[in-house]
Amino acid sequence: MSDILRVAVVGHTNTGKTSLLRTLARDVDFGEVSDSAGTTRHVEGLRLMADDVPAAELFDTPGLEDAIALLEFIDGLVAPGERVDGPERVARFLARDEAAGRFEQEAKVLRQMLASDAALYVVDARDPVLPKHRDELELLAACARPLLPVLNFVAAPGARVTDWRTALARLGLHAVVSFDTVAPPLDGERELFDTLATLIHAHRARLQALIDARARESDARREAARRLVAELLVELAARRDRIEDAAEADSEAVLQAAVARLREDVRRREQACVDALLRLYRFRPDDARMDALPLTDGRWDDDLFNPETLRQMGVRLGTGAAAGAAAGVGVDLMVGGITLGAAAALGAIAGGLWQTFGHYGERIAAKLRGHRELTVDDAILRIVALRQRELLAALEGRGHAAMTPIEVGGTRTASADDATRQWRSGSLPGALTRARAHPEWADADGGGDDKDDAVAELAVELG
Ligand SMILES: Nc1nc2c(ncn2[C@@H]2O[C@H](COP(=O)(O)OP(=O)(O)O)[C@@H](O)[C@H]2O)c(=O)[nH]1
Ligand SMILES: [Mg+2]
Repeated sequence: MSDILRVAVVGHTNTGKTSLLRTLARDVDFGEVSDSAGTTRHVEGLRLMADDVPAAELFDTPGLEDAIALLEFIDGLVAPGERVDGPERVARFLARDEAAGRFEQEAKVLRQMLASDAALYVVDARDPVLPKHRDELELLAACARPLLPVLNFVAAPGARVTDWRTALARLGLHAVVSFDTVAPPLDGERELFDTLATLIHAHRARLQALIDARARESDARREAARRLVAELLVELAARRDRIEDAAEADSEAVLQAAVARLREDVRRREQACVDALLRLYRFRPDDARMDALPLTDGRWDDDLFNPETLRQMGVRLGTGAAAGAAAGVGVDLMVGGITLGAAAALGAIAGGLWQTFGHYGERIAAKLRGHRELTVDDAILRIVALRQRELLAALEGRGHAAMTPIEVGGTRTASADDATRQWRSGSLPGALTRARAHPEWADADGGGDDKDDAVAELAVELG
């Protein structure tokens, strides 16, 4: 036997053995999962790595289908009065023709047990504890390998966790973990490996390395996920669509088209973030469904007095003529063809600084009116943020055995913690306010260090 830790995953048919391997390996494609009995007909293994070093091998096995009959058969191989321990009984059985015939499935399981350092015994905790389970456990115990029962389906209604823990204790199995493969507890994996380590001391260090590596991976994943969401929000907030001059008669149609385009782009950008998150967490592309975003009209220049926008233009609020002079430079540049944001200029005008522009006069005003801009509503930013936070939470709590997609609505979440309330109705984070004044940040590749800083800052706030 090599010095890598080998763990057999055993149990009755359909208790979720293959599902457990999927979730532990974060691999939605491992093996075949199905409601019909006996889908896994042979032993299939996979490796869990700790920082690129193999830490453990897990082996999926066929279900134990007829433990009662097999136990009777094995008892028949022992002469009356003969003293034979478990491993010897199992060896006698495996040497018989029946191990390749009638009890072929069971033989595969027992062979894998003997070839392993330990086993996880997967239980459907909704099942009542039956004689077949006791016989199964007796057979497995005969292999003389440490056995850790894993209670699956514990998140399902009707789970009999206490019954199972009591029954297992009566059989001498006191270390038991609850681990729903579809909705595993947040620290469930650590608990599972930790408990396993107490049963097989020789492999403790290896399991600890696995636990540590996985904790680091999970932190890194969470951080990367928050960055993806922060990037999405910053880019949406920065977005500034210019609506070109149009004759009075066409202006409504032009506006509608621009709004539709903006809305579609927001939807696509959000979906790109969802796709990236699903890839990051190693789920399938269609494992999350987002409700359609509510329709709003887009935002019309309502950040006229956005201090950051004005600051960009060299305008400090309420400082009269000096600020006006500075603003004049900004407007001049814009008229010269460099876009600095018409909204800010209009803000300066509305702020009573107009007269300081002197001879630019009406010419500038006309130019400004012709270049209206469309931005993404605060309300939409809030909803996107809420939805993405909901999605992040769902991804963190989802096992790779889950088959039904995550449904994300974003506005309906019942529980509202402080952070949720803040996103719903508090002031928006500073990073987003800043992004409003940087249309170049809307571009995935644009923005440079300032944008990176804003994204990093927002990512922390999403935590
Ligand atoms: N709701 C729920 N379904 C599960 C869970 N574990 C497994 N299943 C489902 O139960 C069925 C049997 O699972 P599978 O992994 O194939 O069981 P195996 O025969 O022991 O390998 C599949 O339809 C799984 O999707 C669980 O924790 N919760
Ligand atoms: Mg299976």
